[in-house]
Amino acid sequence: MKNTIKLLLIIVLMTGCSLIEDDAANSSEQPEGEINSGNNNGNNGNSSNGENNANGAANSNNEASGEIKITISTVELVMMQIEGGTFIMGNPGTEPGGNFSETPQWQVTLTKGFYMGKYEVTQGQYQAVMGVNPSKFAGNVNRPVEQVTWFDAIEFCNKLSVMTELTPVYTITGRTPATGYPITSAAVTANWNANGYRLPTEAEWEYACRAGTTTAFNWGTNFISSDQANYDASYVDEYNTVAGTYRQTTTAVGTFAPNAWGLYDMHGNVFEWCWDWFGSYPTTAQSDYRGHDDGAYRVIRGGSWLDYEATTLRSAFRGNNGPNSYNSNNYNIIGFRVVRNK
Ligand SMILES: [Ca+2]
Repeated sequence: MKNTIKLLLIIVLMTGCSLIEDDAANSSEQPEGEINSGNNNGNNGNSSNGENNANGAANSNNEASGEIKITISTVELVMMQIEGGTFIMGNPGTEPGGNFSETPQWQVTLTKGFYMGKYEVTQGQYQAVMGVNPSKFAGNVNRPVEQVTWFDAIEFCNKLSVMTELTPVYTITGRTPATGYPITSAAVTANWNANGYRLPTEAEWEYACRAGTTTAFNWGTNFISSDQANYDASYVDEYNTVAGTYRQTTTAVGTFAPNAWGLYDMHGNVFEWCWDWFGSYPTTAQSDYRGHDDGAYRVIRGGSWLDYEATTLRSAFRGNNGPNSYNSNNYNIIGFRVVRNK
């Protein structure tokens, strides 16, 4: 497959103007990414050039914004530039429906910036990298991939790294099955200094989801509607104050408005695998926290098209699932998005 796929890395850096403005953005020092795929004058080059260019732009102008576009065959992957920073993670204790694992809040510092997928990984991207599309809701390559195990997502990251001539982050041994999908078990270790693709840590995910906000949702509000995200809005609760639409399926990524940092579908559509084992939060401030050393379940974040309680879409909500799970109760609710170090 590798020989048939021509990779083109396009670096797009745009400065001086922003197409995304809202109150949440104004409350944050985070440089914003831009959404303007039709206006790219990108240079062909390798990934290290991209990193240098991106960093250079950020250093030269605090207002700089940037995104990296990678074309895999005919499929584009867009990464948003996220600066490092410090934030308060978790539920302040006042959010209805929160569970004990979200509290108490604690301070997390991310000492380094990173790039994060602007969208959930799509079925088209997954097909281009893995050669298969396991999704139940097929028929539109721009819908998020689902029915992928945590191990499948890990292998996707490594394959994409190899295809783009980056250093894979993960070492995968004892893969079961030896070939094919879904992968239901493996031993996985991470080289956090590698420049390849990886899953976000749970802290990176919540930091990027919040985009400077401290409210239940990343629009700076404590309410949500089906005009803002894909979930089961047919039930009224503390957050979904007016009954709305239940679409009963995934929607194409980018259907709804992004958060202040240009990330789409952080609330709803599909849950997103994170690196971390699920477990209790630390009680003291941490830097670059990567979760527990072991566990039974991996963290999933953001809620899904199926969720009938809007509480599960909150920025602070913590879901979890077995890393071998890809079709939980015949529900097709878990996908992922990728990050890579800056
Ligand atoms: Ca999502």
